[in-house]
Amino acid sequence: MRLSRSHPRYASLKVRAELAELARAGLVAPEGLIAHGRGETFDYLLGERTSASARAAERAAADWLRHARHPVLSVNGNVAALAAREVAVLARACPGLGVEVNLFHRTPGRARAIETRLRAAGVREVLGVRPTARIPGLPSDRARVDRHGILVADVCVVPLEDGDRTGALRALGKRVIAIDLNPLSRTSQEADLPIVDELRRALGNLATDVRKRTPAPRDGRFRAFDRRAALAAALVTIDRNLTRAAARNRRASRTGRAWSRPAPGTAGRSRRTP
Ligand code: PTJ
Repeated sequence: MRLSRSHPRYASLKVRAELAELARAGLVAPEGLIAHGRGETFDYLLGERTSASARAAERAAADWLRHARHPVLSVNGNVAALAAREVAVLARACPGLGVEVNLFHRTPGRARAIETRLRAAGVREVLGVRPTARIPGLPSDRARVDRHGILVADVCVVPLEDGDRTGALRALGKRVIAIDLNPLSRTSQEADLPIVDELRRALGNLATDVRKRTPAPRDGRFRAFDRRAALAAALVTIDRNLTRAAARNRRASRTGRAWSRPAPGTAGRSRRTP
């Protein structure tokens, strides 16, 4: 299908088409398409831009990454499909960062396809393609990890993750940074440092912040992060956006004018259909 660039939702349609194609090719799990739809919904509600609190979370996460002894970024089908390039950029910016394939719906073919995509994007070493260890207490294939990667990591970045593994990683004493647009998901609720932002925006900001090399604390401690305040701030952003949208609709109803949704990044400013 040909997508018209003039379509107001062209960027979103293009990403969907790419994901659907990669699902047909077997790299993205069919369930990954559903997960993407859920993410899009939350991004819509968040105004399709990085909020101030998400940006603060990204700065704190970059600090943790630079401070970590052995940080690892977990990559599933959706992450490889959406953000292989951003993963490679972050891995370059943070040379100690391990990149590990970790799948909920694991098949050897999917793991290899993800490895190929990551390498093509510029990731030098890809862990977890043939798992060599298990995280205890997890029944799903997410438990299958690399003994030089997630198993020994002190900081794990888990984008588009499930709550069970986040809990299991924390139970092992690891610090978990989640990237998830849904502030109510179990992953966001469980993580030590939830980044409520879109995956590509979050990875891009992390790479920028990691490169800045602000001095990491010298006392061996990680900078404290108030995860509950970050989640509350994300919910307040959604609440504010919904309240504004409701007000715009009420005004439009009173005046009898049609109302169109503001363009991404212009939340709060009204835009009327001609
Ligand atoms: O590739 P596999 O086999 O490991 O499977 C991966 C999926 C994504 C299918 C699996 O991890 C899954 O089912 O995930 P969930 O439980 O649906 O959770 C995905 C979360 O990521 C949801 O809370 C979505 O809101 C969120 N999300 C989806 N797309 C994005 C996102 N968050 C940030 N950026 C996105 N682009």
